[in-house]
Amino acid sequence: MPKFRRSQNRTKVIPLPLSIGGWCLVNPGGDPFGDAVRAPTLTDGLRACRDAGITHVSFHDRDLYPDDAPQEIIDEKVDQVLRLLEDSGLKVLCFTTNLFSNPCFRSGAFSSPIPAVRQAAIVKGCRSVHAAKRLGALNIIFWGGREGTEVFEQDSGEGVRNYLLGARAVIVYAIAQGYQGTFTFEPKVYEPRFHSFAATGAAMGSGIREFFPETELAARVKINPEYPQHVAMLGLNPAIELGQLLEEDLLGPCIHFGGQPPCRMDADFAPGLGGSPTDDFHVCKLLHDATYRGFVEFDCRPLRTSASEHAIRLFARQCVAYWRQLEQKVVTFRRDPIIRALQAEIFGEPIAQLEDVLTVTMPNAAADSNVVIDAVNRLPIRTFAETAAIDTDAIEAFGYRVQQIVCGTHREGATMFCGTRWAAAQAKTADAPVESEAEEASN
Ligand code: GLT
Ligand code: MN
Repeated sequence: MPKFRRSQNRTKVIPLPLSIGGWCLVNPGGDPFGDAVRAPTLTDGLRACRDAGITHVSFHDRDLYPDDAPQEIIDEKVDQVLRLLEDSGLKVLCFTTNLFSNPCFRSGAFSSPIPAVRQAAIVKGCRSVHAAKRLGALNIIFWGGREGTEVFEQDSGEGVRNYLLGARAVIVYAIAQGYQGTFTFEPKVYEPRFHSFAATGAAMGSGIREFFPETELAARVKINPEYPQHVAMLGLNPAIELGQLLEEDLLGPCIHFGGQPPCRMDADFAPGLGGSPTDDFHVCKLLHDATYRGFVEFDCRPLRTSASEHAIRLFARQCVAYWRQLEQKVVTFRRDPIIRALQAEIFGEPIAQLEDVLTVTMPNAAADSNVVIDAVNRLPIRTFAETAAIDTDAIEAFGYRVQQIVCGTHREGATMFCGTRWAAAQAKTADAPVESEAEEASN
């Protein structure tokens, strides 16, 4: 376990590489109530992404060829896409078997209570492995939007088991076929099924531990969450889930990213629209504090009001600009004297006896009972009244300062700390570097 506090990590902010869902680029803007409003081409979308600074793209099998396509058509379509990729210079990040659009999967796919449907899902998943290999996809995503129920026609535990064992069959087959990449489960709280077997990062993390216990598999089977959309649509906070995924080494080679008004249907808005910039900042900061080196993959699309062929260019630029702004804010945060003073006060000095207790009770420490009891008995005695008397005002002040950094008002906002015990740090903000912030993020 790390000895330093990740929240105080001061390593360089190296901009994360960026990717996008190919399906986002060709999204025609229809919704359940209204028709398509645009007919964007993949060629234009890929070029717009390349020009904006996105280097990778992902696909579903069904984005490229029909579900019942014969092998020659599959090969031909894959060849076509490879030519388009050459033209734009983008590379493939993820490949997904679409196990949700075909009506045959209306009762679920891997998790369906009907064996013939579960079999169809495994066949489709295994078939995709070959296309994923040809495209050079670094990761295979399993998205279980259809894996769930409305009426509990089967035992829900069995549904989860069927889901994970079906995906496992495909993963083991992919490895047998020599696929070298990783595999990720992408959770979503609900939709299109009302009650999902794959709802949260915690649910999938627990499933992975149980159904992929082998070291080799556990190292290659992870989670790609979608923030904020797939958690904020139920009012959950992405930064809480992401912290746990990083801590437990369950985060795969990408996160999906976009914009989402909380507690609404999956919006897939452009990043920065509809959600909480503070939560987005914490997502970005968590990744950089953990020195994450995976991709940020935009899984979102222009609004339906954007019906012209120009919209995709501005959209691609917004995706990139918003993420890079968040990274700039992480740099500002790390250099900010007020944040440093507040963190120093909040975290305080380590207590040796506390560290001892945690060491002897760690996972696999297997310490003798007497050692554990002695360690606990050596904890310094303090009354709860004394502990209650500790000044914790720095915590709320930290929230205010983060809000200023996120809103970009930290320079003028620093004066708010005049006359507080953080005034000395406030004075230092006057000499804090301004121009070099950009350097740190672009190195
Ligand atoms: C589906 C879903 C997305 C997932 C896709 C994974 S499947 O399009 O809406 O959030 O990321 O390929
Ligand atoms: Mn997604």
